[in-house]
Amino acid sequence: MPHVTGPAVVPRPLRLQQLSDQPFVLVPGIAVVAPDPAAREAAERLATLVGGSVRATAAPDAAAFRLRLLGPADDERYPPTDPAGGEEALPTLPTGESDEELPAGAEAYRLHVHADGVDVDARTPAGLGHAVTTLAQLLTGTSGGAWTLPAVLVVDAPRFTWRGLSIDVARHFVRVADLDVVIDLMADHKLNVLHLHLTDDQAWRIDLPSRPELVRRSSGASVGGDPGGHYTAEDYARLVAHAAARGIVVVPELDVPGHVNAALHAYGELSPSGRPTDEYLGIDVGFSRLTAALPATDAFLHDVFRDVAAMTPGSYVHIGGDEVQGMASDEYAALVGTAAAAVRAAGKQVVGWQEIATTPLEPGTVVQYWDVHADPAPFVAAGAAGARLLLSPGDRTYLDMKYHPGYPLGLEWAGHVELRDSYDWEPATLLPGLPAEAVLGVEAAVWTETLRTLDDLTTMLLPRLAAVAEVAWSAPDRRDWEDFRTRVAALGARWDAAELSWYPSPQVDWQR
Ligand code: TNX
Repeated sequence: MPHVTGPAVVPRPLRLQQLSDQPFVLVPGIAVVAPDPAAREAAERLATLVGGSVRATAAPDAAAFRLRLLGPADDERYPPTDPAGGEEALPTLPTGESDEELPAGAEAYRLHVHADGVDVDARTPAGLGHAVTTLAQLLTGTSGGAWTLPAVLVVDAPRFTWRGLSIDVARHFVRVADLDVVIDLMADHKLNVLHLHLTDDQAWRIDLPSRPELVRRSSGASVGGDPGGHYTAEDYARLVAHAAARGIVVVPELDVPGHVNAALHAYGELSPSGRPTDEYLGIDVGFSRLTAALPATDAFLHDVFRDVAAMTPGSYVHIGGDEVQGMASDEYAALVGTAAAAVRAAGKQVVGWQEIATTPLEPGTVVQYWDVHADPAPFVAAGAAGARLLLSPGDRTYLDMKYHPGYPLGLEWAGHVELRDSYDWEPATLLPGLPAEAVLGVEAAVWTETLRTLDDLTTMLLPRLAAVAEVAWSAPDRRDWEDFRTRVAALGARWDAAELSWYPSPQVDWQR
């Protein structure tokens, strides 16, 4: 594919056409016209960006941003409940002045910059939000202080409906204010699923009404004795709301039946000895487990999954399922089955790490692929039998892997992951034999054994998050490494302006 240059939009849109050499110059206080109240969030974000003001109606003859929401006003599927929501009920859109149809899908948008202003059309608030993100990347400041936009037509929609980022808040606690930064960063890359790994051996980070001892006894610290913390119901509701305002769905994970030492430390009845286990602040994995034969185990699983489902407006709950060593396969299958049943009883869909593919699964269950060293046969078989695969290959999308040997942060069990490694792979052919329609999407993951601060976290995310986001959003024939490395170069200056720490990969000639 030819190396293409043009305005630096990441992820690369389906179509971006330069219409003239004359940029559109924004006047101070420009109107952002949003007649539909559901467009308000996107309108406010845009107004903040350009120093404009939100209006419900346009003044005649004045240049303005015009945000049109063409979806049904009462569309409750999106956002925030379902990143994979069906699209059958969405209306066909009228063709705009630009004679370009809006592509299919709840998140599609069309954006037309011309002499009289900027027209933005989408079916949902999420689609409008993506258009605002694209506008933010197209805006250029001049020495006189005026902002300009190139005269372009952008027609865009994502390839995959699930474009996620998983964050381990158990090994090191991530404060709400820091997660707020990460949520905005996700929106900047048009990601739409925030997966929170809320529990592990070291800590339990979410307060659940039926089990108060979990956070009371097991959230006070992080790996190595670093400070801990937990989310109250109010904290969690705030996070969910902030994410929803950015078109992002929160998927909570309570990791069972392994990675449960924090639960066993809080409730002795979950251990065969009947006594609480010791607190664990190391970074080994695989040593802790629930026991199917204990009477307390079933009640625990039903309680915690019912509680977390009730707090979560999104349609998915993640049950973990990874790395349980030394458990008989029938006991593992029974415990996974109980957790999955509890999630379904609460009206949610089940997500689990790849290991659950060895157990009987209900059709539609989401299997998250991660360990590239494992035999892929069970995942391919699960996909063929009706499971949906979420792709998080460790050697591509594990953003806690070191960039190179000797890099001070991160682990290296899946290898070293430079920017190009995160970019240069194809979801449809990653698992040979998997039906293409079984691929639900792509998710980056960042585990926090070695990451203690927001700076540590963003240094591992950036620039690789931009690469994974483009894999998840952009059509395969729109993806090209040389083109990407040219466009991503412009983002460095934006990260600097936002005072974010990031890794200046030597694979890119950064503009700073
Ligand atoms: C594997 S990915 C794990 C985590 C670790 C991570 C470190 C997965 C399902 N399990 O427990 O934190 O590697 O990269």
